[in-house]
Amino acid sequence: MKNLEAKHPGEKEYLQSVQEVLESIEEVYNENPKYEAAKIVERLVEPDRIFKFRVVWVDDNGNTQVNLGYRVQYNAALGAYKGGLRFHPAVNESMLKFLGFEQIFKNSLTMLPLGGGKGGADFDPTGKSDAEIMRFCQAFVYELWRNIGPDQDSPAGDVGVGGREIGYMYGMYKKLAREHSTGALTGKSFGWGGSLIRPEATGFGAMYYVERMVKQNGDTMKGKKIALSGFGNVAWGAATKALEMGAKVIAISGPDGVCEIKNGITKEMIDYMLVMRDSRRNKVEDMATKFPKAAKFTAGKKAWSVKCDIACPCAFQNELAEEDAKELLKNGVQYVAEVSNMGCQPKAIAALQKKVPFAPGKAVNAGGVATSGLEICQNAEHRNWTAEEVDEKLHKIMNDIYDMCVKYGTDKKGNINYVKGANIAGFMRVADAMLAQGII
Ligand code: 2IT
Repeated sequence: MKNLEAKHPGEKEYLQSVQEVLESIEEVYNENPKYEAAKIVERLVEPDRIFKFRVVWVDDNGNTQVNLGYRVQYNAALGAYKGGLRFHPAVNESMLKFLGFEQIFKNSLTMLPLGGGKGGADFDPTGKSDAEIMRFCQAFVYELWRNIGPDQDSPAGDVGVGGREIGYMYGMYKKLAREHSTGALTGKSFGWGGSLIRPEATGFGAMYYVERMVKQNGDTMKGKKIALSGFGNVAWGAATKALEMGAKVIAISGPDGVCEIKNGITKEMIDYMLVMRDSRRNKVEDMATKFPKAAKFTAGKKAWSVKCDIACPCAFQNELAEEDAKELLKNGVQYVAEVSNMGCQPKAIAALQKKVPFAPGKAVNAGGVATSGLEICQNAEHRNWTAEEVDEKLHKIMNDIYDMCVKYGTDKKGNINYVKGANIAGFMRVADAMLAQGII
């Protein structure tokens, strides 16, 4: 860690994610001298390569706009690079390196042949018109297209990149690559290469995982009060499945504050989350404006201020701080599962782990990329699987991930550390593949 801090000063998120993994794998690493001899850790922490490029486009007023785009191709020991694209003004190299690093282990946990990568741009989609989004996406792909492809690197969505953006990027990719039905990008819409259940997959998978955590403690999801942060694709999928499982989503949030939903979110409100996202206003208050009787908006508050049984960060890294963890515990939270990548700060995790089961994003949210993997399979087969087929495979993958976390995370006293379990299981598959493939 000291070497890494000296080499990459100020890359806060990146160093944070590496630290967590190294702490978890310390024992298994030291027990296997082959890892050390092949310098597996030193090789894993540095990406294979990073593309960094200027993205120039023209806004609706005719002004030239300049952004920075990136693709971090992190590790390909298990397969072609795979991971999302994030469009957000705070995107920088540290953020994408942390996301790419996490992606290696997450993709490993899915047991699919997927390497790890991540990319994005410091472009802010808030308030942009459709035409502006299209021009930006086209300019981004114009620069990146030679370095992606179904057997090379397959991007997908992340914060700020949904079905619409993937459509514009895929259209431009096909035009340039003269390649017409592939998994060069995933998260495509159904009808032109997309997989059924991919939009729901991250949230569905997360709830399948949470259901197992609850079951582990002899309990059920029925009537459980769930606080979710965000109202994007991930929160939407999680709310949909939670409702189906008989749980009650009693809070969603946004950058502007929190909406408390005392009686639990309804199907109609979940549908409205899509309208809110499409508006690109990025305001959760819109839910309370539309459903004034059901939802109460409080400005400046987080979802963690609402009393709940299960807390699921679904928005951004480090969104749950130590004081939030303390407030949740004081209000009787029973389970915390990160659905966003690295949603909790290290001190929050430490506080939570002392009292309640806590699961990390790289295990809980792996259903998204797993279903992207299934999309690539369908593209290669030139076939579409039914929603039931995809959901069944997703459910099995999440169950297997849960079992691996328990297998590698249970100590001699029978206590489960899900963070440790996920990191060890994810690491071992990658490390063994790297060993087998030689010093490259
Ligand atoms: O963080 C993630 O796993 C994603 N944004 C989805 C990546 C993917 O390739 O589907």
